[in-house]
Amino acid sequence: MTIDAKQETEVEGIKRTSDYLRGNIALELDNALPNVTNESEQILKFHGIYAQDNRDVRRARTLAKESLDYIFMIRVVIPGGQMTTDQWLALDQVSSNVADGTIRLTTRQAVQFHGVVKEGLRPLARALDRELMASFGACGDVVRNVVSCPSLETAHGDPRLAGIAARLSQAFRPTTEAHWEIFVNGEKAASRGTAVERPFYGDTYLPRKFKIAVAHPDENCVDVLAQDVGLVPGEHPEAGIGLNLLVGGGLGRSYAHPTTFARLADPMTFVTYDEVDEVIAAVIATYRDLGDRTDRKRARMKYVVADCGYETFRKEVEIRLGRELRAPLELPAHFDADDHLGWHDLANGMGQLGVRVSAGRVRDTEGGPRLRTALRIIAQSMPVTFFITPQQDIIISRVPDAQRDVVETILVDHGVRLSDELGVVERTALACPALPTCSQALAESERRLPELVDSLEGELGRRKLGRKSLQLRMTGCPNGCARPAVAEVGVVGRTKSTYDVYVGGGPRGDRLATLYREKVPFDEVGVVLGPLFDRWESEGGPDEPFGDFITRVGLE
Ligand code: SRM
Ligand code: SF4
Repeated sequence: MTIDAKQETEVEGIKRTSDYLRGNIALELDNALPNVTNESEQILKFHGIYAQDNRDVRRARTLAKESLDYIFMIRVVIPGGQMTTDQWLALDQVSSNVADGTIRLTTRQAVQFHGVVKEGLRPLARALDRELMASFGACGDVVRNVVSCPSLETAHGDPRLAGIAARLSQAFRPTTEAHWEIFVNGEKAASRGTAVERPFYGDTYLPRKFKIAVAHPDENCVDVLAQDVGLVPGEHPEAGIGLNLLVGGGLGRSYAHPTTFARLADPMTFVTYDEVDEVIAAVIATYRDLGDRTDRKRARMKYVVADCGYETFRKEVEIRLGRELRAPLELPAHFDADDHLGWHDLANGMGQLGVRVSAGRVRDTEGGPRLRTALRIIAQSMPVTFFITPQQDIIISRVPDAQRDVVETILVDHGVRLSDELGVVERTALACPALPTCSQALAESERRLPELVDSLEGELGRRKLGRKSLQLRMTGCPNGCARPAVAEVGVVGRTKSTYDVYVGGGPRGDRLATLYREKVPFDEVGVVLGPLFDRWESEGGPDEPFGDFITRVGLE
């Protein structure tokens, strides 16, 4: 979509005149104010930094005519969620030194720090840089952290898949040096204005964020159909081994914008490993040109695909690629859905242990589990690899067989429950951060997840369904950060105290959930689902998952 200067929105103007993401950030970091200007807020997002305020005290401070409690959230890029022990230890230290003492694992295998004050931003960036990590590109209108199924790294055996998330992250990261100038090395005036960007970004970058995920061929823990670009390994009869490439998924919606919707991606083509970068670059260039830069709520690529039609979008990609695209392979009839929890055997006398992290919040709880300390001790004791899963959990991988007991003992001694002790809803439940940090939250999410889990497990237990699994995903608004739109039960904040309840998605992520009830008070969510659980108990097949059951019988 071409826009002239008159039509240009404020955000597009800020991007264009930012001198490749520099703006006035360096100056504003040095002033005595606790916050930054709106212009810097917009550019800071590209640096993985969100300006927030503590919403728990917002009202009281406003009434008392005091300034807000300004804080920053920093998101760290961790391709495929994979980290060395040194990297984990650096994150652990940062969480005490400059953040709120927690490490928040995200649904895209990244890490977030909350509660950082402005003076903490540069020390944090330097600490990350020392361990070859950065927050740059974790947010903003660029390709975000590339997600991949952890088993592609450890169990699939194809060397072209191991490391693919890191490789794609690098290939699509903006090239401007702004982040290192401002946050790490100090200002290097000489390079100002000389940086050029990748052609598919230009000086205004993309209309909005862009998400890529790589699934395991048989298993969809990454929700590959919810991505702007999804990649699924496969074998083509003529082209050989490669990747099926899907386009146009995305889950965010907005109550105030009825033309927004969740959409699952369409298979577009099959690419070999040699072709994948150029085809993704052509998809991104198509989005750069055709995406809506006048309305950020409708700027994601899924709307381009939906509005111009899949065939037209595909032709536009071919024009930018300069050749025809191969037809895609059919997707697997259905994906499996491994939660990666518990022990799994790897090759070469190694194993890995997946550990549940409620709402992804790694912390030491007073009088309760001390997961953060346990993971620190493990990282200090043996050269394991950590993976964050797209379910906000952590995998301790490449554990020598002889050390399995040591790992388990450290966790158990710190009160961490292993997978066989988890409840059937607790095991896979996800929740977004919502209050008090998220500026967009309409209702609580992460903080009330344990209550909701207990309530649903109670409802199942009362009905002889206590051994069945049920996938719950909760968010504080319809942006859908914990992907409730594809969950068996999605509980989505509607007002301060009510939620919309969706049902009928599934762990395989290949179906959108349907709105079941609107504006349900938090305490009534379990009760409202009761009649559906009654039917599942009496009419459901012995191994029929809840989402499949609801899809089969429908909602009257
Ligand atoms: Fe998200 C915005 C948290 C995954 C859709 N998301 C936000 C912000 C930055 C709020 C804001 O704009 O001010 C949240 C930060 C709150 C805080 O205090 O930490 C936030 N999103 C998260 C995380 C941390 C949720 C989590 O529980 O882990 C996830 C971080 C991912 C990462 O590491 O990069 C996260 N967000 C997602 C996903 C799921 C996914 O990508 O697999 C989605 C739905 C998929 C999609 O993109 O369609 C998602 N987040 C959104 C949207 C809606 C975008 C849209 O299409 O309209 C917003 C709002 C926006 O961008 O304006 C949003
Ligand atoms: Fe915030 Fe909404 Fe995302 Fe939750 S779903 S983190 S409330 S933007």
